Amino acid sequence: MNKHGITALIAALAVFLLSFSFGGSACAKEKKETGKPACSIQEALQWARDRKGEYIDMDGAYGAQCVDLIYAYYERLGVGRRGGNGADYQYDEKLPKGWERLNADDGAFPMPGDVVVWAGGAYGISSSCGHVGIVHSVSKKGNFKVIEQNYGADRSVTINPHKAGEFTCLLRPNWSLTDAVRHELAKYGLVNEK
Ligand SMILES: [Ca+2]
Repeated sequence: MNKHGITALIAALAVFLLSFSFGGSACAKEKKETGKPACSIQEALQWARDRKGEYIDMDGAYGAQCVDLIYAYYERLGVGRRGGNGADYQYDEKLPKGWERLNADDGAFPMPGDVVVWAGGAYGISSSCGHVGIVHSVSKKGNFKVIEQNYGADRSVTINPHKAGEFTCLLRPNWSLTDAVRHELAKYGLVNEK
């Protein structure tokens, strides 16, 4: 597939997942014990995309770090803030109940809404603290875009392309998927049709 085709697929999936209209804020915080996101995957992605250009400093330390965006994302999903540095997220410790950790070395394929983790030193991540972001969209070849903070020269939340397989692992929330979203994701082999 040529570059144009890949771009079109990225756009198609992103539009599909973001093209729903949402009525108010449905995210609550009372579902922490189940690890079940308190909002839909579309709402979560819309929330993340809307953070573009912001400087998020949830912990009041070291300014806007990559992990501050993930602190905020976890709270948006109603599973509580995990804490730690980006690289800490590659381990199962404190993984919300029911979430999956999928390793790139095992051929994991990104899915919009996943937390994507880079260990320190992985794929140009120079900091020993590693890096984390939120998968925005994915092509059928596995190239993906990430909503991330403190990446490159701009410390604010930006959306950037990444190459297939160039990450350490993915953390996948146990979304409650509608049949329509499940069908779309199944085209990418990300979920099974019911
Ligand atoms: Ca901070």
